[in-house]
Amino acid sequence: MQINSLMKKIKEGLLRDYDKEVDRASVQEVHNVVAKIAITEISKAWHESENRFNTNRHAYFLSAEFLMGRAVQNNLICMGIYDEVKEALNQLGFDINKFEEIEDMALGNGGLGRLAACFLDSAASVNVPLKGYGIRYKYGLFKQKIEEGFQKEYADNWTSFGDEWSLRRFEDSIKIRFKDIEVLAVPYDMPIIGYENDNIGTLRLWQSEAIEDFDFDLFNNCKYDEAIRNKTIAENISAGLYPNDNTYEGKILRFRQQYFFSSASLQDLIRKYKELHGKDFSKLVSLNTIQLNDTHPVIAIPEFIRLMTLENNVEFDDAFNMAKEIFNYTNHTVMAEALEKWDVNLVKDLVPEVYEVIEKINEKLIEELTDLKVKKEDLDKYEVIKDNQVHMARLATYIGKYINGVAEIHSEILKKDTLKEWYEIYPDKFQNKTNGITQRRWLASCNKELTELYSRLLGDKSFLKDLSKLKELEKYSENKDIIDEFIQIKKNKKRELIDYIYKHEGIKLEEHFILDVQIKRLHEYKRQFMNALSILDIYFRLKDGELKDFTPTAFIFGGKAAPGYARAKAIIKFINEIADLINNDKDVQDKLKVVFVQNYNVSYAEKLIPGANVSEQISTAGTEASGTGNMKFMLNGAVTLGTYDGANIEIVREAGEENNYIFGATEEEVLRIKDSYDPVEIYNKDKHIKRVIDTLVDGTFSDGYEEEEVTEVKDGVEEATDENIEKEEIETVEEKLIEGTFKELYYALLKGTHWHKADHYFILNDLERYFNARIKLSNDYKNEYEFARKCFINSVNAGFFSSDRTIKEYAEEIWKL
Ligand code: 26W
Repeated sequence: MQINSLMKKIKEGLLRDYDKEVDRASVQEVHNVVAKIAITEISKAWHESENRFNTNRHAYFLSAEFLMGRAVQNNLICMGIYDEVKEALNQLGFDINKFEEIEDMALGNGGLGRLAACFLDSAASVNVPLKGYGIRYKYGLFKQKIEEGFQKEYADNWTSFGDEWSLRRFEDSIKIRFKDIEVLAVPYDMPIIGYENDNIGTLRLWQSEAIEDFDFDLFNNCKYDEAIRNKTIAENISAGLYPNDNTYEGKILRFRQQYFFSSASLQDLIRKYKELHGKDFSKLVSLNTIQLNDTHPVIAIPEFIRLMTLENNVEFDDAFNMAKEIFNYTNHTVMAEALEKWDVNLVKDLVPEVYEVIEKINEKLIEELTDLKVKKEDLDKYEVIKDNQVHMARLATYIGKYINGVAEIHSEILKKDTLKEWYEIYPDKFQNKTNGITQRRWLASCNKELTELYSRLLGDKSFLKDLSKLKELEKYSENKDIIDEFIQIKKNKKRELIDYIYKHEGIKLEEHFILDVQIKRLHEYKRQFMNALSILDIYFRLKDGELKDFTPTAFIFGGKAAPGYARAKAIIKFINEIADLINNDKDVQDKLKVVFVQNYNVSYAEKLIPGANVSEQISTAGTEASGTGNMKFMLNGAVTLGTYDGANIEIVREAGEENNYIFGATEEEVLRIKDSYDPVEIYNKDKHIKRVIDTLVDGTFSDGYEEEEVTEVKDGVEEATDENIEKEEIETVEEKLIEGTFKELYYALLKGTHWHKADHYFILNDLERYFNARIKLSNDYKNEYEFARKCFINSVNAGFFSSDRTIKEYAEEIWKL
């Protein structure tokens, strides 16, 4: 596009839509006009892509979450017009970086939602016909502020300035029937722009609306609330994203959301099929395949059979067999608390016809298991309806044609543990698809400097379409000039990050510090708590002079806790207490800093990751399915300080263990020690560990429990295991909770609760090895050049972790496109 014509379009757009010249227009207004120009520009290619999509075999990605982040920069880059737009805006006196004020589209919690977004980007870029289906939540993931060290949540009304990257397609609306209400699912389509090709994919998000949203008679009789009652009830369904990551809650509204978007998506695809092929369904499963992103859309399985039998006159057995061909299921977690089960009564009450189908599926299952000679007493482990609950993962595994985990270790755990009994009878269903990330966003867009360097060395930008090309750069790890340039780029990105943190958090970091970053959802299994305890240990050892020559390090945290997750919130407060202590202690100013950044989201990640030296990936082995942040850091040249877990294992396989800092118990070790593990023994033996853990109860810190109401009270406590904890101290966890959340953390580590044993995530077991790995890293960093070489080797070996590779594997091995 010509710069002049772009300038003209922007000026005209601002006048037309807002009656403003550029200098008076707000950032949002300029953004909206640019978005409109872009959408118009791609509209023909989008239309053509949709036609191609429908005529060939294609795949649908059903996901309750799509964590898209900010669209503008990525879209302009993919269209190949970023530089032109930047220049046009510049000539109009507008700095394109101001688009950083534009809100993220945060319709997802964390890894699973961001993965869905990366997959769409990759599919469009490598020409895999994939359409995303989800929910257009009015409110995305809550915004987080840290006030007095506590997390506070605020609503995320992300469309308040409009949603210019989407098109409302009211004409494609679909009715969704629950037993008590009927609502309208209205689709909003967002283009997914392939990188420098003509392919445009689609993300279709459903918004719930009332079929009749206004009763004029009631209104006329001054019954205003009643007049819009239908509207309120209907709009509730897509009102908000549930903020739980990895914890299942059997909420009715959540079930409604799942059924709402599953049914709308299926009806949409069946309608499209019928438009092209009439009522002959013989080609339905050869033309369509559906990927279920975790169990959230699994209700689509019985709904599909219901739609085929009751609304399209297909025989049950035929519909059932079609379902077994069309669906596939990805599992994203082994956490028991995340496995979805719905009360039979809830399902029956809301969608009785669907429930009847589930019963029939269960009968089929029992028949099949009996044929397979599964013993009667073992049937319990398989049944989809058991103990008055519908088990969604079982339903998905039974009907899904292929089942996959998201990293090698995770897929193995599914086979030997989580879904063990299913693997025994259907081994051919099971696959692995190691996750990936899109290099368009996680390199080209967030790290232009490194992209420039790699383009220059490789001669072109084709690595943005084939990331494995980076491997050719490995030879430069011996080239001093190139490593020096690489060092300079990292320094620039660090400086940018430091400025950004200063602007947003008011804390000034310094460039010569190691930037050590742990950013992800706050969860016990991810062990931010272990990081915090270890920092405190380093602090004490610096104070008492035991630790000398420690390389100055800034420890940066970011992440949201589910609002109802009391312990995770206590950990945030604990980290902030530590930050307060350390940042205000003159003795360690030149050595240590701690920051908890507020409202960590995709856009913040785009700043933190390029600026980081160290990527913290320290989950208990066997708990993090894959992780994808780890891959983003690697690509941007940070070393991994992590455990043998998730994709970390594959990361060090690609980049070399010698270039990373892997420590701690393996999954085998965890399994081996599990039953006999006694954290109190470690606590009593290791004075360093004792010292930091005691700060939870000795008044070093305040959890402010007098200011903060303790809301979640759990009862009960396990048997005492050690006399060293005073008898009267262990009474019940309830009492301790009343005394404050830090005490609760203390008892969780040393004593356990009725729902978890003491130190359930084996923090004490790994603390010393973690400390040693950190010290080694700290020493290695002193040799700037050698350390940078490690970082470089990581970056150029990140090719395997492109989601382009992942999506091609899905396309070939699961979707058979
Ligand atoms: C029902 C509540 C609930 C909500 C979210 C259950 C489970 C989830 C997700 C499955 C949690 C999630 O995001 N899992 C993450 O998925 C990423 C993408 O595969 C992985 O990289 C992470 O390791 C995994 O924790």
